[in-house]
Amino acid sequence: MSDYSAVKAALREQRIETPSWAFGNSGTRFKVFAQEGIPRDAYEKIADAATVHRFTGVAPSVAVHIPWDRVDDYADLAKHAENLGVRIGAVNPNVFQDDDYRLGSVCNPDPAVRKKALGHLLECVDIMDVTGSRDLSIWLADGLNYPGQDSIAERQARLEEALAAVYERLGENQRMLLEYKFFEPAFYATDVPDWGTSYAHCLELGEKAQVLVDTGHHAPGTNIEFIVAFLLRKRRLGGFHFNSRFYADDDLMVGAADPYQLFRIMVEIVLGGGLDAASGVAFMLDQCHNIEPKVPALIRSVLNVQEATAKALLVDAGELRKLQRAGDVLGANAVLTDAFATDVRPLLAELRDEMGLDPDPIAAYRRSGYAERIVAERVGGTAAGWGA
Ligand code: LRH
Ligand code: MN
Ligand code: MN
Repeated sequence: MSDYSAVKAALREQRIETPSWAFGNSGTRFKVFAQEGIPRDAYEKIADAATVHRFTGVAPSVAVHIPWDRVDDYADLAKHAENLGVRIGAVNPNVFQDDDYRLGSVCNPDPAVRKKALGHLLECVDIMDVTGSRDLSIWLADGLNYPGQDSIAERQARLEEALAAVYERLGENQRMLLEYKFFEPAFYATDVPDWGTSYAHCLELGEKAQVLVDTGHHAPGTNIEFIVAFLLRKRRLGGFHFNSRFYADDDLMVGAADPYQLFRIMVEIVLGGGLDAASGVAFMLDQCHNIEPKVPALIRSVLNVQEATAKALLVDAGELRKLQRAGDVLGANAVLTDAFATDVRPLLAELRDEMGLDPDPIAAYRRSGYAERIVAERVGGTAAGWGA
Protein backbone atom coordinates (compact mmCIF):
# COMPACT_ATOMS: atom_id res chain seq x y z
CA MET A 1 0.00 0.00 0.00
CA SER A 2 1.26 3.42 -0.92
CA ASP A 3 2.05 6.07 1.62
CA TYR A 4 -1.13 8.07 2.24
CA SER A 5 0.69 11.26 3.07
CA ALA A 6 2.38 11.20 -0.35
CA VAL A 7 -1.00 10.51 -1.97
CA LYS A 8 -2.54 13.42 -0.13
CA ALA A 9 0.36 15.73 -0.96
CA ALA A 10 -0.06 14.94 -4.67
CA LEU A 11 -3.82 15.52 -4.50
CA ARG A 12 -3.30 18.82 -2.74
CA GLU A 13 -1.14 20.01 -5.64
CA GLN A 14 -3.41 18.90 -8.47
CA ARG A 15 -5.26 21.71 -10.24
CA ILE A 16 -8.45 21.28 -12.22
CA GLU A 17 -9.63 24.09 -14.49
CA THR A 18 -13.32 24.79 -15.01
CA PRO A 19 -14.73 26.03 -18.36
CA SER A 20 -16.65 29.32 -18.33
CA TRP A 21 -19.11 27.95 -20.89
CA ALA A 22 -20.24 25.15 -18.58
CA PHE A 23 -21.84 27.77 -16.31
CA GLY A 24 -24.07 29.07 -19.10
CA ASN A 25 -27.20 27.51 -20.49
CA SER A 26 -26.56 24.82 -23.06
CA GLY A 27 -28.51 22.09 -24.77
CA THR A 28 -28.75 19.92 -27.79
CA ARG A 29 -29.86 21.00 -31.25
CA PHE A 30 -33.36 20.04 -30.13
CA LYS A 31 -33.76 22.20 -27.05
CA VAL A 32 -31.93 24.44 -24.61
CA PHE A 33 -33.60 24.24 -21.22
CA ALA A 34 -33.01 27.60 -19.59
CA GLN A 35 -32.15 27.49 -15.90
CA GLU A 36 -32.56 30.14 -13.26
CA GLY A 37 -29.57 31.94 -11.81
CA ILE A 38 -27.46 31.59 -14.96
CA PRO A 39 -24.56 34.06 -15.33
CA ARG A 40 -25.36 37.05 -17.51
CA ASP A 41 -21.77 37.78 -18.48
CA ALA A 42 -18.18 36.64 -18.11
CA TYR A 43 -17.92 38.30 -14.70
CA GLU A 44 -20.71 36.17 -13.29
CA LYS A 45 -19.30 33.01 -14.87
CA ILE A 46 -16.06 33.72 -13.07
CA ALA A 47 -17.96 34.22 -9.82
CA ASP A 48 -19.46 30.74 -10.27
CA ALA A 49 -16.04 29.28 -11.05
CA ALA A 50 -14.73 30.90 -7.87
CA THR A 51 -17.55 29.19 -5.97
CA VAL A 52 -16.48 25.81 -7.33
CA HIS A 53 -12.97 26.61 -6.13
CA ARG A 54 -14.19 27.77 -2.73
CA PHE A 55 -15.73 24.37 -2.01
CA THR A 56 -13.15 22.13 -3.69
CA GLY A 57 -9.91 24.03 -3.08
CA VAL A 58 -8.34 22.65 -6.27
CA ALA A 59 -10.04 24.57 -9.11
CA PRO A 60 -8.33 27.99 -9.02
CA SER A 61 -8.60 28.81 -12.73
CA VAL A 62 -11.29 29.16 -15.33
CA ALA A 63 -10.94 28.82 -19.09
CA VAL A 64 -12.60 31.44 -21.26
CA HIS A 65 -14.04 31.19 -24.75
CA ILE A 66 -13.86 34.24 -27.00
CA PRO A 67 -16.23 35.78 -28.12
CA TRP A 68 -18.61 34.06 -25.68
CA ASP A 69 -16.71 35.79 -22.88
CA ARG A 70 -15.91 38.98 -24.72
CA VAL A 71 -15.48 42.02 -22.45
CA ASP A 72 -14.20 45.55 -23.00
CA ASP A 73 -11.35 45.24 -20.57
CA TYR A 74 -9.60 41.90 -20.02
CA ALA A 75 -7.28 43.35 -17.40
CA ASP A 76 -10.38 44.24 -15.42
CA LEU A 77 -11.78 40.72 -15.90
CA ALA A 78 -8.50 39.25 -14.69
CA LYS A 79 -8.57 41.58 -11.68
CA HIS A 80 -12.15 40.49 -10.94
CA ALA A 81 -11.02 36.85 -11.02
CA GLU A 82 -8.11 37.62 -8.73
CA ASN A 83 -10.39 39.41 -6.26
CA LEU A 84 -12.49 36.26 -6.10
CA GLY A 85 -9.46 34.03 -5.52
CA VAL A 86 -9.19 32.54 -9.00
CA ARG A 87 -7.47 33.39 -12.30
CA ILE A 88 -8.17 33.19 -15.99
CA GLY A 89 -6.72 30.02 -17.48
CA ALA A 90 -6.77 28.84 -21.07
CA VAL A 91 -8.07 31.16 -23.75
CA ASN A 92 -10.23 29.35 -26.33
CA PRO A 93 -10.66 31.11 -29.66
CA ASN A 94 -13.93 30.54 -31.46
CA VAL A 95 -13.62 30.26 -35.22
CA PHE A 96 -16.73 28.24 -35.80
CA GLN A 97 -19.75 30.42 -35.20
CA ASP A 98 -19.69 33.13 -37.84
CA ASP A 99 -21.53 32.69 -41.13
CA ASP A 100 -18.17 33.21 -42.83
CA TYR A 101 -17.00 29.86 -41.48
CA ARG A 102 -19.47 27.70 -43.41
CA LEU A 103 -16.58 26.10 -45.33
CA GLY A 104 -14.10 26.29 -42.48
CA SER A 105 -11.87 28.82 -40.77
CA VAL A 106 -8.11 28.57 -41.27
CA CYS A 107 -8.64 25.79 -43.84
CA ASN A 108 -11.30 27.70 -45.75
CA PRO A 109 -10.74 27.87 -49.54
CA ASP A 110 -11.28 31.67 -49.38
CA PRO A 111 -8.11 33.53 -48.32
CA ALA A 112 -10.18 36.38 -46.87
CA VAL A 113 -11.91 34.02 -44.45
CA ARG A 114 -8.59 32.42 -43.54
CA LYS A 115 -7.22 35.88 -42.79
CA LYS A 116 -10.19 36.69 -40.56
CA ALA A 117 -9.81 33.40 -38.65
CA LEU A 118 -6.09 33.91 -38.17
CA GLY A 119 -6.78 37.45 -36.98
CA HIS A 120 -9.04 36.07 -34.27
CA LEU A 121 -6.48 33.49 -33.17
CA LEU A 122 -3.88 36.25 -32.87
CA GLU A 123 -6.31 38.48 -31.02
CA CYS A 124 -6.68 35.69 -28.48
CA VAL A 125 -2.93 35.73 -27.89
CA ASP A 126 -3.23 39.47 -27.25
CA ILE A 127 -5.87 38.63 -24.63
CA MET A 128 -3.54 36.04 -23.08
CA ASP A 129 -0.88 38.73 -22.74
CA VAL A 130 -3.30 40.79 -20.69
CA THR A 131 -4.78 37.98 -18.59
CA GLY A 132 -1.45 36.24 -18.02
CA SER A 133 -2.80 33.02 -19.49
CA ARG A 134 -0.36 30.34 -20.52
CA ASP A 135 -2.47 28.34 -22.98
CA LEU A 136 -4.14 29.14 -26.26
CA SER A 137 -6.50 26.22 -26.64
CA ILE A 138 -7.37 25.75 -30.30
CA TRP A 139 -10.18 23.59 -31.58
CA LEU A 140 -11.13 23.91 -35.21
CA ALA A 141 -14.50 22.84 -36.54
CA ASP A 142 -12.99 22.74 -40.03
CA GLY A 143 -13.81 19.82 -42.23
CA LEU A 144 -15.81 18.48 -45.14
CA ASN A 145 -19.26 16.99 -45.39
CA TYR A 146 -18.84 15.41 -48.81
CA PRO A 147 -16.04 13.66 -50.67
CA GLY A 148 -14.63 15.99 -53.28
CA GLN A 149 -15.92 19.11 -51.53
CA ASP A 150 -12.37 20.48 -51.15
CA SER A 151 -8.80 19.22 -51.32
CA ILE A 152 -7.88 17.41 -48.09
CA ALA A 153 -4.18 17.94 -48.80
CA GLU A 154 -4.48 21.64 -49.59
CA ARG A 155 -6.47 22.18 -46.44
CA GLN A 156 -3.59 20.67 -44.47
CA ALA A 157 -1.24 23.17 -46.11
CA ARG A 158 -3.55 26.06 -45.15
CA LEU A 159 -3.73 24.71 -41.61
CA GLU A 160 0.05 24.51 -41.38
CA GLU A 161 0.42 28.08 -42.52
CA ALA A 162 -2.05 29.45 -39.97
CA LEU A 163 -0.66 27.43 -37.08
CA ALA A 164 2.87 28.57 -37.90
CA ALA A 165 1.75 32.21 -37.82
CA VAL A 166 0.11 31.74 -34.42
CA TYR A 167 3.10 29.85 -33.09
CA GLU A 168 5.40 32.70 -34.11
CA ARG A 169 3.27 35.11 -32.13
CA LEU A 170 3.42 33.13 -28.85
CA GLY A 171 5.33 34.66 -25.97
CA GLU A 172 8.06 32.84 -24.11
CA ASN A 173 5.78 31.38 -21.47
CA GLN A 174 2.84 30.74 -23.73
CA ARG A 175 1.78 27.51 -25.39
CA MET A 176 -0.56 26.42 -28.10
CA LEU A 177 -2.76 23.41 -27.41
CA LEU A 178 -4.17 21.73 -30.50
CA GLU A 179 -7.34 19.79 -29.81
CA TYR A 180 -8.61 17.10 -32.18
CA LYS A 181 -12.02 15.59 -32.73
CA PHE A 182 -12.93 12.84 -35.15
CA PHE A 183 -16.22 14.23 -36.41
CA GLU A 184 -18.84 16.92 -35.82
CA PRO A 185 -19.69 19.37 -37.15
CA ALA A 186 -18.03 17.90 -40.24
CA PHE A 187 -19.37 14.47 -41.06
CA TYR A 188 -17.04 13.24 -43.80
CA ALA A 189 -13.53 14.53 -43.03
CA THR A 190 -12.27 16.74 -40.23
CA ASP A 191 -9.03 18.69 -40.69
CA VAL A 192 -7.67 17.84 -37.21
CA PRO A 193 -9.46 14.54 -36.61
CA ASP A 194 -7.09 12.65 -34.35
CA TRP A 195 -4.10 12.80 -32.05
CA GLY A 196 -1.74 11.72 -34.82
CA THR A 197 -2.62 14.74 -36.96
CA SER A 198 -2.39 17.06 -34.00
CA TYR A 199 0.91 15.52 -32.90
CA ALA A 200 2.41 15.82 -36.39
CA HIS A 201 1.53 19.52 -36.58
CA CYS A 202 2.85 20.10 -33.07
CA LEU A 203 6.13 18.37 -33.89
CA GLU A 204 6.64 20.62 -36.90
CA LEU A 205 5.78 23.74 -34.92
CA GLY A 206 8.00 23.24 -31.90
CA GLU A 207 7.91 22.51 -28.19
CA LYS A 208 5.35 25.14 -27.33
CA ALA A 209 2.77 23.28 -29.43
CA GLN A 210 1.12 20.49 -27.50
CA VAL A 211 -1.72 18.07 -28.06
CA LEU A 212 -4.98 18.50 -26.15
CA VAL A 213 -6.96 15.34 -25.46
CA ASP A 214 -10.71 15.87 -25.09
CA THR A 215 -11.94 12.56 -23.76
CA GLY A 216 -15.22 12.83 -25.70
CA HIS A 217 -13.53 13.24 -29.08
CA HIS A 218 -12.75 9.65 -29.97
CA ALA A 219 -14.49 6.83 -31.76
CA PRO A 220 -16.12 4.34 -29.37
CA GLY A 221 -13.64 1.77 -28.13
CA THR A 222 -10.57 3.98 -28.60
CA ASN A 223 -7.91 3.29 -26.01
CA ILE A 224 -7.45 6.83 -24.70
CA GLU A 225 -4.92 5.85 -22.05
CA PHE A 226 -2.63 4.59 -24.81
CA ILE A 227 -2.75 8.02 -26.46
CA VAL A 228 -2.07 9.64 -23.09
CA ALA A 229 0.91 7.38 -22.34
CA PHE A 230 2.36 7.94 -25.79
CA LEU A 231 2.04 11.72 -25.76
CA LEU A 232 3.28 12.06 -22.20
CA ARG A 233 6.36 10.03 -23.02
CA LYS A 234 7.03 12.28 -26.01
CA ARG A 235 6.41 15.40 -23.88
CA ARG A 236 3.58 16.51 -26.11
CA LEU A 237 0.61 16.06 -23.83
CA GLY A 238 -0.53 19.62 -23.24
CA GLY A 239 -3.62 18.73 -21.30
CA PHE A 240 -7.13 17.41 -21.17
CA HIS A 241 -10.65 18.44 -21.75
CA PHE A 242 -12.34 16.03 -19.38
CA ASN A 243 -15.92 14.95 -19.84
CA SER A 244 -17.66 11.66 -20.38
CA ARG A 245 -19.65 10.15 -23.13
CA PHE A 246 -21.94 7.26 -23.88
CA TYR A 247 -22.25 7.83 -27.63
CA ALA A 248 -20.42 10.76 -29.22
CA ASP A 249 -19.24 14.12 -27.87
CA ASP A 250 -21.83 14.01 -25.09
CA ASP A 251 -19.99 16.42 -22.75
CA LEU A 252 -21.44 14.74 -19.67
CA MET A 253 -19.80 15.02 -16.27
CA VAL A 254 -16.37 13.43 -16.24
CA GLY A 255 -16.38 10.02 -14.57
CA ALA A 256 -20.13 9.64 -15.03
CA ALA A 257 -20.05 7.20 -17.93
CA ASP A 258 -16.94 5.12 -17.34
CA PRO A 259 -15.02 5.83 -14.14
CA TYR A 260 -12.69 2.91 -14.91
CA GLN A 261 -11.56 4.62 -18.12
CA LEU A 262 -10.88 7.82 -16.21
CA PHE A 263 -8.90 5.81 -13.68
CA ARG A 264 -6.85 4.11 -16.43
CA ILE A 265 -6.06 7.52 -17.91
CA MET A 266 -4.98 8.82 -14.52
CA VAL A 267 -2.82 5.73 -13.94
CA GLU A 268 -0.85 6.59 -17.09
CA ILE A 269 -0.61 10.18 -15.90
CA VAL A 270 0.69 9.19 -12.48
CA LEU A 271 3.12 6.57 -13.79
CA GLY A 272 4.35 8.91 -16.55
CA GLY A 273 4.99 11.87 -14.24
CA GLY A 274 2.07 13.88 -15.59
CA LEU A 275 1.05 15.09 -12.14
CA ASP A 276 4.34 16.92 -11.67
CA ALA A 277 3.90 20.63 -12.34
CA ALA A 278 6.96 20.49 -14.61
CA SER A 279 5.12 18.19 -17.02
CA GLY A 280 2.78 21.04 -17.89
CA VAL A 281 -0.24 18.77 -18.24
CA ALA A 282 -3.37 20.90 -17.78
CA PHE A 283 -6.40 19.17 -16.31
CA MET A 284 -9.37 21.04 -17.68
CA LEU A 285 -13.05 20.23 -17.79
CA ASP A 286 -15.08 20.72 -20.95
CA GLN A 287 -18.66 19.88 -20.21
CA CYS A 288 -22.23 20.98 -20.78
CA HIS A 289 -24.84 20.67 -18.10
CA ASN A 290 -28.02 20.59 -20.11
CA ILE A 291 -30.47 19.41 -17.48
CA GLU A 292 -28.55 19.46 -14.19
CA PRO A 293 -27.66 22.58 -12.16
CA LYS A 294 -24.28 23.86 -13.29
CA VAL A 295 -22.30 24.79 -10.17
CA PRO A 296 -22.87 21.53 -8.23
CA ALA A 297 -22.32 19.56 -11.46
CA LEU A 298 -18.91 21.16 -11.78
CA ILE A 299 -18.14 20.52 -8.12
CA ARG A 300 -19.10 16.89 -8.69
CA SER A 301 -16.83 16.75 -11.76
CA VAL A 302 -13.87 18.10 -9.83
CA LEU A 303 -14.49 15.47 -7.13
CA ASN A 304 -14.70 12.74 -9.78
CA VAL A 305 -11.31 13.72 -11.20
CA GLN A 306 -9.87 13.78 -7.69
CA GLU A 307 -11.27 10.33 -6.92
CA ALA A 308 -9.80 8.84 -10.08
CA THR A 309 -6.48 10.52 -9.33
CA ALA A 310 -6.48 9.26 -5.75
CA LYS A 311 -7.09 5.69 -6.92
CA ALA A 312 -4.34 6.01 -9.52
CA LEU A 313 -1.99 7.25 -6.81
CA LEU A 314 -2.79 4.13 -4.78
CA VAL A 315 -1.33 1.93 -7.51
CA ASP A 316 1.83 0.43 -6.09
CA ALA A 317 4.17 1.28 -8.97
CA GLY A 318 7.08 -0.77 -7.61
CA GLU A 319 4.97 -3.87 -7.16
CA LEU A 320 3.38 -3.35 -10.56
CA ARG A 321 6.73 -3.18 -12.29
CA LYS A 322 7.96 -6.27 -10.47
CA LEU A 323 4.93 -8.28 -11.53
CA GLN A 324 5.12 -6.95 -15.09
CA ARG A 325 8.75 -7.98 -15.40
CA ALA A 326 7.94 -11.39 -13.99
CA GLY A 327 5.22 -11.77 -16.63
CA ASP A 328 2.56 -12.15 -13.95
CA VAL A 329 -0.41 -11.07 -16.03
CA LEU A 330 -3.07 -11.60 -13.40
CA GLY A 331 -0.97 -10.20 -10.58
CA ALA A 332 -0.15 -7.00 -12.48
CA ASN A 333 -3.76 -6.56 -13.49
CA ALA A 334 -4.85 -7.05 -9.88
CA VAL A 335 -2.60 -4.19 -8.73
CA LEU A 336 -4.71 -1.91 -10.90
CA THR A 337 -8.10 -3.38 -10.12
CA ASP A 338 -7.38 -3.38 -6.37
CA ALA A 339 -6.54 0.30 -6.50
CA PHE A 340 -9.64 1.01 -8.55
CA ALA A 341 -11.83 -0.88 -6.08
CA THR A 342 -10.58 1.13 -3.11
CA ASP A 343 -13.04 3.59 -1.63
CA VAL A 344 -10.98 6.79 -1.57
CA ARG A 345 -13.76 9.02 -0.31
CA PRO A 346 -12.65 8.86 3.36
CA LEU A 347 -9.11 9.77 2.31
CA LEU A 348 -10.38 12.74 0.29
CA ALA A 349 -12.66 13.84 3.14
CA GLU A 350 -9.65 13.78 5.47
CA LEU A 351 -7.59 15.77 2.98
CA ARG A 352 -10.32 18.41 2.66
CA ASP A 353 -10.51 18.67 6.40
CA GLU A 354 -6.75 19.24 6.50
CA MET A 355 -7.14 21.91 3.80
CA GLY A 356 -9.75 23.73 5.87
CA LEU A 357 -12.55 22.70 3.52
CA ASP A 358 -15.82 20.97 4.23
CA PRO A 359 -15.26 17.22 3.70
CA ASP A 360 -18.45 17.09 1.61
CA PRO A 361 -18.25 19.97 -0.90
CA ILE A 362 -21.63 19.28 -2.52
CA ALA A 363 -23.47 19.32 0.81
CA ALA A 364 -21.57 22.44 1.84
CA TYR A 365 -22.53 24.13 -1.42
CA ARG A 366 -26.19 23.22 -0.89
CA ARG A 367 -26.11 24.66 2.62
CA SER A 368 -24.31 27.82 1.52
CA GLY A 369 -27.37 29.49 -0.04
CA TYR A 370 -25.33 30.40 -3.17
CA ALA A 371 -27.83 28.73 -5.51
CA GLU A 372 -30.75 30.67 -4.03
CA ARG A 373 -28.78 33.90 -4.13
CA ILE A 374 -27.90 33.71 -7.84
CA VAL A 375 -31.50 32.81 -8.70
CA ALA A 376 -32.67 35.91 -6.87
CA GLU A 377 -29.95 38.20 -8.22
CA ARG A 378 -29.59 37.14 -11.83
CA VAL A 379 -32.40 37.53 -14.26
CA GLY A 380 -32.00 36.64 -17.93
CA GLY A 381 -28.89 34.45 -18.03
CA THR A 382 -27.36 33.82 -21.43
CA ALA A 383 -26.82 30.65 -23.39
CA ALA A 384 -23.25 29.37 -23.36
CA GLY A 385 -23.08 30.17 -27.05
CA TRP A 386 -24.26 27.17 -29.03
CA GLY A 387 -26.99 24.57 -29.09
CA ALA A 388 -29.75 27.16 -29.18
C1 LRH B 1 -15.56 20.97 -29.40
C2 LRH B 1 -15.13 21.35 -28.03
C3 LRH B 1 -14.01 22.38 -28.06
C4 LRH B 1 -14.80 23.66 -27.95
C5 LRH B 1 -15.81 23.25 -26.88
C6 LRH B 1 -16.95 24.17 -26.67
O1 LRH B 1 -16.47 19.90 -29.37
O2 LRH B 1 -14.77 20.23 -27.28
O3 LRH B 1 -13.16 22.24 -26.97
O4 LRH B 1 -14.04 24.74 -27.61
O5 LRH B 1 -16.20 21.98 -27.33
MN1 MN C 1 -13.10 20.25 -25.91
MN1 MN D 1 -16.13 18.64 -27.63
